[in-house]
Amino acid sequence: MDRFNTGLNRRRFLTGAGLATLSLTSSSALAKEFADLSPPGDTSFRAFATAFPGKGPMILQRTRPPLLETPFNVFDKSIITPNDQFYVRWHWANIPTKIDADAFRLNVRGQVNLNLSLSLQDLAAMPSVDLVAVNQCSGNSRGFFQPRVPGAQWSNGSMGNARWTGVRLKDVLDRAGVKAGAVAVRFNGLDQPVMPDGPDFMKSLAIDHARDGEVMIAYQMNGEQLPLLNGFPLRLVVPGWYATYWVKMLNDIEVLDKPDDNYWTAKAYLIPDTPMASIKPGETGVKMVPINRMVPRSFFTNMPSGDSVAADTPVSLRGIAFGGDAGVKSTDLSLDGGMTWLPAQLGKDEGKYSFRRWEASLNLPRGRHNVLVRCTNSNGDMQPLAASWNPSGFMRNPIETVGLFATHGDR
Ligand SMILES: Nc1nc2c(c(=O)[nH]1)N[C@H]1C(S)=C(S)[C@@H](COP(=O)(O)O)O[C@H]1N2
Ligand SMILES: [Mo]
Repeated sequence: MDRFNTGLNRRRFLTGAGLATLSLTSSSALAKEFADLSPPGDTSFRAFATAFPGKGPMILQRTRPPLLETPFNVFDKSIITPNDQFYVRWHWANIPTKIDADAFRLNVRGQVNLNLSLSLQDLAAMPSVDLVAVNQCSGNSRGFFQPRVPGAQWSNGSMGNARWTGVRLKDVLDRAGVKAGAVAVRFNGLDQPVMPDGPDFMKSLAIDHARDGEVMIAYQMNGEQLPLLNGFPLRLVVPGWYATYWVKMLNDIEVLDKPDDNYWTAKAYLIPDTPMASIKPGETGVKMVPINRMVPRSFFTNMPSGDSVAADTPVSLRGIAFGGDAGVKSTDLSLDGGMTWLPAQLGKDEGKYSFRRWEASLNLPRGRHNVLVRCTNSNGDMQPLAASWNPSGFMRNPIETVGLFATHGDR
């Protein structure tokens, strides 16, 4: 137990917990109050798939194109998500099933002095960089939206954290020589639409973002080549930004002299230009802008809601947090619905874009307790108590709660 002891002020926690015990009645009433909002097809009933190349057990959202969700217990084992259980999301089913690594070329063209056609060996010969970063789908947790919204009904597992190794996009652009007047850089991969008139999946970044020295072209994930379904042989890594920008099977980079008007950048993946990207269901006439930076989140990983724990004995709680586009400043717990907060102990810092482990030891008196966890990032942004809402189901990040029953084993 000691290793989870965080130096949390136990008396203050007990005081908070005391307040939370007032409504203890019968266990059936409690069960009702703890009823969780689950995505359609509660995760415990969702089908698992093991037959995808390079993938172990994954929650099957869709077969073609593959949408595979990471089972949430994976996040309790390590802050690094293993490649074989890293989630998978593609827009079009026309994905190469094998790639000749020797013949593969990454082309760089457009507003550049010199067109490039780089082999994997060319990239391996350039200075390499290494970064741990969270890759999270814009629609992670969409299945929890109320009112419901269309799109993949992800639970919380369309995210993952990996160590990415590759080259700086800036170095590749410098090698080509970006011409004056460049405003954006567009990225395209080997996947193709299934209908001839379907828009090819492409994403763009503003030129300054593309040249910030952090955006990278990764050829390794957790020290191994990328799994095919996560973008072998190359993918863009855009630290702190939603995964829609992390173009997989990247083989074409085009420097543009005007803003990108392609469907996936200009029309899809737009969010309301409002605080927390939130609007009222049905609200219209809202200015929309491309989705961009991630927001902070935190989760419990070792304690599902509704669990029973021993009363008056230290109970270890742990989970993961990430700051979005900034590091985790603190992760705090509340036992009084968010009136007062106490810090959890943070685990090893793997860099500001990584998951961070949090741990706490709580001594709960007999009764029911709602435990809240909240991440604050180093920009001072924190998770809200109430979930925001938008029609695409993007950017969900409310404070998470688990309901625990503390008993003396006599229930
Ligand atoms: N080439 C290509 N890259 C892509 C996509 C795609 O459809 N095609 N989808 C994007 C989206 S929306 C997400 S959420 C991430 C998913 O990355 P993963 O499958 O490695 O987890 O890939 C991004 N990169
Ligand atoms: Mo996504």
